Amino acid sequence: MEPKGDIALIGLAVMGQNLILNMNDHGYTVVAYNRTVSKVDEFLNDAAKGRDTIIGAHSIEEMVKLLKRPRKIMLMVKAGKPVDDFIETLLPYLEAGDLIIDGGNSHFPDTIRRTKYLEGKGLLYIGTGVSGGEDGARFGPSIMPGGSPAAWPMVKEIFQAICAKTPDGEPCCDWIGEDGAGHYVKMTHNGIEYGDMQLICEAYQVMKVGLGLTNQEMYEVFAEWNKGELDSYLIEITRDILGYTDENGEQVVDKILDTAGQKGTGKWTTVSSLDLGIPVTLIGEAVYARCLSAMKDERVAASKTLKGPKTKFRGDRKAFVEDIRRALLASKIVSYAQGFMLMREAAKEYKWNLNYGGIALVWRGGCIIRSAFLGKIKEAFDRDRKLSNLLIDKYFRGVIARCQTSWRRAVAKAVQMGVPVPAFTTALAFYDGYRSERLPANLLQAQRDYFGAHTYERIDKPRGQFFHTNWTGRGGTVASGQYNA
Ligand code: NBP
Repeated sequence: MEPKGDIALIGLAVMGQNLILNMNDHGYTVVAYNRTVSKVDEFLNDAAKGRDTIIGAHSIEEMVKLLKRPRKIMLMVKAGKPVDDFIETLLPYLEAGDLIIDGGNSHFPDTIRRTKYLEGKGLLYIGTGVSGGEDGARFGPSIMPGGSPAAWPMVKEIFQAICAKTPDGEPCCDWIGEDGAGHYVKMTHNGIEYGDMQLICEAYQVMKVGLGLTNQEMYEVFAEWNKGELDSYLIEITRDILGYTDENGEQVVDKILDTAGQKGTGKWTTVSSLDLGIPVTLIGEAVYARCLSAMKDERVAASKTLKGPKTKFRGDRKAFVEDIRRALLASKIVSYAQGFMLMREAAKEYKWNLNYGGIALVWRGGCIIRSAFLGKIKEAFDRDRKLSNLLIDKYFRGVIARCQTSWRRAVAKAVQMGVPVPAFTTALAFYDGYRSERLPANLLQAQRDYFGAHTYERIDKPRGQFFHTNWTGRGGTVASGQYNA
């Protein structure tokens, strides 16, 4: 058996099949394998028909024998146990220097653990985010690899050949960092995707319920928005969804049940933000908005008894649509600022050396959040590699200054009309909190000290000195220890 395969791919579902075809289009010989082995021949006789440089393997042993050394094996299987199971199955057939790549949506702590485990056995490991869905996998995904640094030169050429390219022709794939960094950045990407989608849905809801616009009118609004600062894949598909009618001429979007699904990456992002103490409020609201949407029966029951305001929109509809656009844009800036704050803290915690401009570039094309906006983020990090927060950058500061009055008006009117806009609202609250020199946490610290002797620092004393007040005259002088629970 001649070892002619450049790489093997395990997992012949939608992502795996399309990645194989993409690699093969770029001149690589790919060995294909799947747990349910019959799917190998189905693939060879269907999507891969006529391609003699896609080779089917019917066992792991055969697959490994077909590979050039050092071997590169990519898993595109369901995240979780299937990845660990495949790693264990592969191990007896591999030797030092071989590389296993996990391209699924694995949780980053698993990738940290697997990288250590396999490096301990002399193997190399990459956990990589692959974004762009079916079409991306086939014609150019955004790829976010992390893991063993020595593995990057082994896959750089393949990954940068098959990935999406920016409008300037740069590859939307670069080395992200050690162990779980690639999957962390992919997780954050997905969290930001949740946020972007929720913001668009809120704009839709305010236009639909608040202004009474038809789908056709909203189609035109999104088409217009897609020509400017909001130019992005998600605005583009929203336009197309609003314009889509079925064979009976009916609008499909109106027939879809309003309960959102989720697969966990938004939740992981929110949990990580809580673990790291970073207020990634917009993604959190986006996750909770999906949870609330899923409580359909309760909402239907509540809608019959809980009353809201009767306020109707009065005023200039066209001007208000522009207010909504600006609210969306300003909220989106806050969401990305929060996402980059999170990655910065994660890099500190897990000792990753992340390149934030590089991450914006990797997301610029191929992935679900691809947009012109990410080009602006890249420029911001080019201006200042150490930029502490996107909100501080002069371009984004300027956009917020320009959008702010509209943003506040859109939120205020939505609230008066009783249309829920949790992501718009939390973004604005974050912005106002972030720019506040003084927050009411002085009172909060007093409350903590009052009931639990938790102590406080004073504005007239150096940081790090803690004080306790006997607020009631009944407590003693013993203070609680300083630690974070
Ligand atoms: P799926 O997530 O549906 O996974 C299907 C593959 O996993 C099949 O090869 C299946 O083998 C294998 N598999 C399963 Br299911 N359980 C297994 C087990 N216990 N042991 C071994 N293999 C098992 O496919 P996908 O949608 O192509 O996604 C692949 C990965 O890429 C996932 O991690 C996904 O989260 C990620 N991803 C998906 C998308 C997307 O748009 N779909 C985008 C980006 C990333 P079988 O044929 O024998 O059942």
